[in-house]
Amino acid sequence: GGELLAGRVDLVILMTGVGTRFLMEILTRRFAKEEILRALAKLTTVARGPKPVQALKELGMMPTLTVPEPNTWFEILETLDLSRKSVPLEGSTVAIQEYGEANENLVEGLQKRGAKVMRVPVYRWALPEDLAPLETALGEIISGKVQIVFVTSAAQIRSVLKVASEKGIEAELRRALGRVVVASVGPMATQALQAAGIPVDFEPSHPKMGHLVAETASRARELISQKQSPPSIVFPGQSDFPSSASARRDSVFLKACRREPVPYTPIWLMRQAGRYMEEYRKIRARVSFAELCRTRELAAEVAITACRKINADAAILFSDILLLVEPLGFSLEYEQKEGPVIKGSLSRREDVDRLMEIEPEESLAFVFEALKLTRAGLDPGIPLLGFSGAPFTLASYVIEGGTSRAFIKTKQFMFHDKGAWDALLEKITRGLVKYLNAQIRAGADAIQIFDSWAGCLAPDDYRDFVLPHTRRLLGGLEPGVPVIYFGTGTGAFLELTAQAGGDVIGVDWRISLDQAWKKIGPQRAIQGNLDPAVLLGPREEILRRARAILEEAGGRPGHIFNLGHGVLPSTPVENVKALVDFVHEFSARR
Ligand code: 1CP
Repeated sequence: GGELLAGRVDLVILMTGVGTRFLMEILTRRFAKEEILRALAKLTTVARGPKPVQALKELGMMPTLTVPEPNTWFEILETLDLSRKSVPLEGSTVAIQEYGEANENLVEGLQKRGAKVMRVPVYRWALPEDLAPLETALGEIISGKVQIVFVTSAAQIRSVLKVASEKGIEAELRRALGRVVVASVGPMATQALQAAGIPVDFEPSHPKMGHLVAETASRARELISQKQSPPSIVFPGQSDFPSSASARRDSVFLKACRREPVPYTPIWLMRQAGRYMEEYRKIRARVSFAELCRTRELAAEVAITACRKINADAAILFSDILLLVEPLGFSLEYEQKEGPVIKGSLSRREDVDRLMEIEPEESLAFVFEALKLTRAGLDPGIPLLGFSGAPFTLASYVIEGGTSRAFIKTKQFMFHDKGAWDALLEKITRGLVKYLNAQIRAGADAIQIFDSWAGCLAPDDYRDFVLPHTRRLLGGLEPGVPVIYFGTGTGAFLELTAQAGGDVIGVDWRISLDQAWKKIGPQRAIQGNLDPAVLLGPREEILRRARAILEEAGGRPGHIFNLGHGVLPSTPVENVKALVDFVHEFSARR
């Protein structure tokens, strides 16, 4: 307060109405009202939404700037960037009336623009001191006295679950929430609910309390009867509610896979669990990569930690596409410098015939164990992806003996003896069908197939030597589980890769998203496609490019945001988080 009155603040951002009133109340305890108004009139005041505007009006003041809907940190920064009424941020002191969980994106964005940030935490979403009213309310939800529950912030649902778990009534509460209408104020609260495995039944047209109450009330009868009609399909295991697949059926990620409308664009990143993350490096300092993959507790831990840390909409099993080469009859080692080294002779038809049939249930049992444990530990609303390499990409690794640039040996093998080539890919494909179906049985909610190196091929060669095998693989998977078929460098023949099947086609940055979508057709969902190198920075560039991709997707249902390839090890984790937050918030504005 003193700083404000002494003229040491240039700009003040008012986040909430209650906070603004409370701030004024504190100030009037120490200063005369005229003094406060005079001081405020000298600075730039930014009101995040209509409520702080109203609070200022009560004082007889108008804000210098107001922020448009949906009033997130992003719009605040955009308003400041575009406005000529504001003081320049460079070198200025900005006070933020903070509420609830402090918004780090806003603070960082201001600091990036050269402002000194002063936080004025007016109140926080802490647990109330007196828990009795909350406990009574939870009791009424559980006993069936309540038909509609309003959730008005993301923090709220986390507090409620915390209290419920401390009281030992979390399971009961979750079951009860499955029976009542859950109405969420907006995309952030919805996201928190879904991450907690609580399905959301209604979200109003604007993320405002008034809209929430009025719109829910006008549709109450319909919402309640929808909720009470028994589901047409009973899923096995639904009795153990949050861990059953029904908790995820309506997740943003699975909805996007099915091209259904979503409240915001889901995002996950290939290699989201990897060396760029400190938690991962710490574990890798203790155990080798191979051991990490084989120890289910560690594999589950890195997958879950990564997903939570960056707030992704899906997790991916922690494993590797190359593990499959061992049951095929090769030896595999991950060398520090050269990358993976795969040994075994493979040059003639006889070599192919000598390779073993892959029996994943025996040789790769640890993968399914890791998958089950990951599922058990993951937030119930977050879908878990299983994965494998595609037949071509795996064949290229065993023929080359490791990583390759030009895939000369692979192509030589392919052109030299099509019979041997087909026999090799058929053998790999048979193993992959069993492997992926076993992952689905172990609990994978979706499958991604990595054809990382198919882009080295000419379109005709892809069609003749690869497409039939990939198509057989995709055709052999259990129906009902979305499949993402990902390739890099395949932009020139996406119409062919799309012919292999798959509900979602993953594309890299070498083709624009809208062009790619034209090639695969509107009947497919699309995943991509930010160049992973963009994540190295700077921050503004990351957001600018992410925005361009979202604009190319144009709000059409069926876009899953991802990189065009895996996260690079030198990527700052803060940049990844900023990307995820931005994609959620920017796409929620449509
Ligand atoms: O700690 C380490 O040094 C190991 C690095 C690492 C990691 C983190 C490897 C070695 N594999 C993985 C995990 C991994 N690999 C995952 C799960 C983690 C996640 O995505 O969050 C997945 C899905 C893969 C898939 C994978 N492995 C692909 C397909 C995706 C892609 O990047 O194209 C490929 C090609 C591999 C092979 C592989 N695994 C690892 C290395 C060094 C390589 C060789 C890459 C190359 O040939 O350049």
